[in-house]
Amino acid sequence: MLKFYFTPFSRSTGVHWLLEELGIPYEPVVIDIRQPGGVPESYRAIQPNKKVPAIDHDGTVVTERAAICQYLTEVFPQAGLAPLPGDAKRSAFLTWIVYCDSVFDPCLAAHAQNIDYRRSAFSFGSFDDMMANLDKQLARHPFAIGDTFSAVDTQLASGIHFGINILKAMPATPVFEAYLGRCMARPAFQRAMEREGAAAKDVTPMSF
Ligand SMILES: N[C@@H](CCC(=O)N[C@@H](CS)C(=O)NCC(=O)O)C(=O)O
Repeated sequence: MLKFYFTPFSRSTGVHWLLEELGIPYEPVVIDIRQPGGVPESYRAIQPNKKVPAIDHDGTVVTERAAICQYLTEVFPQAGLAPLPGDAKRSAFLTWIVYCDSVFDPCLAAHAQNIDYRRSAFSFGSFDDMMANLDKQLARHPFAIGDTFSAVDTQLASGIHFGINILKAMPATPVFEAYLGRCMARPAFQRAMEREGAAAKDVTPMSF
């Protein structure tokens, strides 16, 4: 059995969505990261930085969203959510799955916090460069790596949705709105949202 450690409406949402897309059985385990005393120390045995998400697949623990996405799409290839090694689209998949966490997420977080920094001093560069890259890619293709929905879209669309609608730190451009419309209409996203909504009643609410 696969255990999925998550917090509703957090950075674990994309992996939640991916698990629903894969259609595999899994046991959701809610971690209340926003509780007053902080994340319980016991959780460090699963995730060394006490962050969500994490998975435990029959004793194999995987942390970090990009790694979890690569692991799951390789172990469950029948869902067709990633081009596998040997496929010409593999390079785009790897580039974008890593970009989501190493460029998109920190650029957005720094922008949302109004942090002023020199773009060349940080590996993720500037918010404007990141936004221009996203806009170019999503205007050109219906999905992150081309014509087909992939695991990258579970990460990118959930992040863009969070950036626009929760953080309110990204503009809701027509390109982003159309992309979110294509991705979020998927039944797997709806199922993940339903579970997150139900689980949210039992955890400390989000605050900014
Ligand atoms: N590098 C991690 C980061 C995940 C992350 O930032 N998770 C946040 C959720 S929004 C978290 O668990 N925060 C709890 C905390 O820092 O106490 C990944 O990509 O999986």
